[in-house]
Amino acid sequence: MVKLYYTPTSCGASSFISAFIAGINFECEAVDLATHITESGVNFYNINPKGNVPTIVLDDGIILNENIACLEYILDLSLQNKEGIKLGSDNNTSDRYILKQHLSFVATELHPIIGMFFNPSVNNDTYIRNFLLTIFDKKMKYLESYMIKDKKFIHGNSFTIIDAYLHIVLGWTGYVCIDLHKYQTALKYKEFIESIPEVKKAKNRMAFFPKTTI
Ligand SMILES: N[C@@H](CCC(=O)N[C@@H](CS)C(=O)NCC(=O)O)C(=O)O
Repeated sequence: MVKLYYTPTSCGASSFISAFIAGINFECEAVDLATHITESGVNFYNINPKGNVPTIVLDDGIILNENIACLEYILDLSLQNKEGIKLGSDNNTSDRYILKQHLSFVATELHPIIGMFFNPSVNNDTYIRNFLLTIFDKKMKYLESYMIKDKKFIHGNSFTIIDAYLHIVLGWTGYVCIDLHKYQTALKYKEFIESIPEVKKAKNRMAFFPKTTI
């Protein structure tokens, strides 16, 4: 069975949420990201030498890592699943490349900049913090003006892997004392995604039945 390594508040949660919503079953195991030890006591570096989540181990032993790869893998499974919810556009369509563009923005522009504030020596240094906040502000202005605008979802008219990922990343602002009220469009988007019943159910599952996605 395909296995997902993740944690419930990290970016790895977006793979869990996506799989849950698409009705795809993965075996799951949480990783302590401070010690890099999995819940069953294995050194996570022996599974993924980068030591980061999400990490998906396929049935043939191939290791998938990086949010973009893991989430697109789940998207493709959702497209093959005729009964379930589709989490994005079909392959080889211009729409799919637009989806990839937005997904890449979250993974390579927004995630790393917010992620840096988790480092106490960055967040406690006023000069560095203010410098990073100006970069963060630029990314947020792009996100609000061009990606969210007045839409409910980032891509198309329904929930996609981008929403699964982006609302988690935006949620980190609360942990690093960045006030999202300055970004009302992004705040409302995040609150809307969090309010979707399937998203709530996925989070509930992570809390109470964290070892499989369905
Ligand atoms: N480049 C990776 C970054 C993933 C990442 O930053 N994961 C974090 C959690 S949100 C992590 O596992 N951190 C622990 C570590 O890197 O040791 C991706 O896009 O997937």
